[in-house]
Amino acid sequence: MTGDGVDKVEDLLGGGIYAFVGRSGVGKSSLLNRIEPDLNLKVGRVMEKTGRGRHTTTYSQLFPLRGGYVADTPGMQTFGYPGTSTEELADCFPELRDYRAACRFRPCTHSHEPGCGVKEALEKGVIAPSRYQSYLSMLAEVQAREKSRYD
Ligand SMILES: Nc1nc2c(ncn2[C@@H]2O[C@H](COP(=O)(O)OP(=O)(O)OP(=O)(O)O)[C@@H](O)[C@H]2O)c(=O)[nH]1
Ligand SMILES: [Mg+2]
Ligand SMILES: [Zn+2]
Repeated sequence: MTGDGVDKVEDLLGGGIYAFVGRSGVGKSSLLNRIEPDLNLKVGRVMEKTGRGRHTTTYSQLFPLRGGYVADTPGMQTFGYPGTSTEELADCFPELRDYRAACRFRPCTHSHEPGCGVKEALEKGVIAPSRYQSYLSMLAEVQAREKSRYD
């Protein structure tokens, strides 16, 4: 709104194809309007009660800009893993695949089980701790969902 830092974003745009992605109401469309007023994108208000956006942008659209293209996209309320089982979740992490065969238990959630091939690989430094942390936080999400299904 103040224009502060907009030039830094503009510097990143040139010749390529870019997408503005983020939660509804963070100001993706506003920022694009600021960079290129002719785009005249629809901007929504944030709900006072929740501080969330109202899903003003409803579809992704690609616009020519500075010799390249930029897409304004609809914000998402939350970002979650849509799968159903913890086994499927591990399938989504290609770097875990090679080490799962070494797990002592089947199935293994690679979180607390002894003799886990994935944790062994983590300790050896062959799996990035940040990726393992991502796996664990998604695992907690899936387990909470499975639990609520049975309650
Ligand atoms: N205070 C402040 N408000 C802003 C800023 N940028 C955008 N807004 C306001 O935030 C609200 C939402 O802006 P949008 O540009 O519609 O947000 P969006 O990310 O495109 O939202 P969706 O299209 O729903 O995904 C509007 O009321 C804007 O005026 C900013 O830098 N500062
Ligand atoms: Mg928008
Ligand atoms: Zn394991």
